Amino acid sequence: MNNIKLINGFPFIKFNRDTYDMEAMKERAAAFAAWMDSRRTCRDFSDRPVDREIIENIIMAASSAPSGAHKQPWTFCVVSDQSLKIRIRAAAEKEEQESYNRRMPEEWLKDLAPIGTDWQKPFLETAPWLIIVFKRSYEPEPGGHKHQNYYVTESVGLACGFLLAAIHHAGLVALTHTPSPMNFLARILNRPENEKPFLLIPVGYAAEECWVPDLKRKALNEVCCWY
Ligand code: IYR
Repeated sequence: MNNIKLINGFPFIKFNRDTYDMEAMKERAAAFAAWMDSRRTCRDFSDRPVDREIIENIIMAASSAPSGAHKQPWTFCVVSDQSLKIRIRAAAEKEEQESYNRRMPEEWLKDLAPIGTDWQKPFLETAPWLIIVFKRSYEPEPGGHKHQNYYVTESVGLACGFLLAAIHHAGLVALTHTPSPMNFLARILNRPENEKPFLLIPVGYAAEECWVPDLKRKALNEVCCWY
């Protein structure tokens, strides 16, 4: 059987995927929804080490996300070096102190009060791994041409969603930290001009004592309209 053919001169392979009968599918969909609902953002991390192999697979899962023209316009910078983590924490806290004390309007601070965040970010030193996701707006080519990527923000957002799901699946916890502005990450990590920081995600075990806000998620009818 011929499982490869050319379309517009490019190779296509036959997509064969086993599926499930409707009852099994119902169970799987419900179980997955419950499993995803059990994910929580954690701010209290243990310093317990996590093998690099686990992080490698988490990143490969994230990098399987769909992207504009399949350009995969992301770079995952992974930091375990303690002195680098200390530098990142210091720079993040400097920006965050300014944000919490001066830049963020009253309404924003009020919205964050139930989450319990402040400018202090000890998890940036405690968590064994920091994954800093960069979006690549273009690819530099020899001769200086900047080959644009497409739907970069959407693509990198999708990859980060996959990343968080993979972290949860592995049995670890994460925090989507958004220091702002975060150009300091490009500077500290020496990133090229085509990369812009997108999210800073500490990954590890939750601390022995880890408290998370008692938040409720929106119900189906609040997030979904049927036509
Ligand atoms: N970037 C700050 C503030 C912050 C903003 C939002 I929106 C959050 O959901 C949580 C925090 C910080 O990371 O602390």
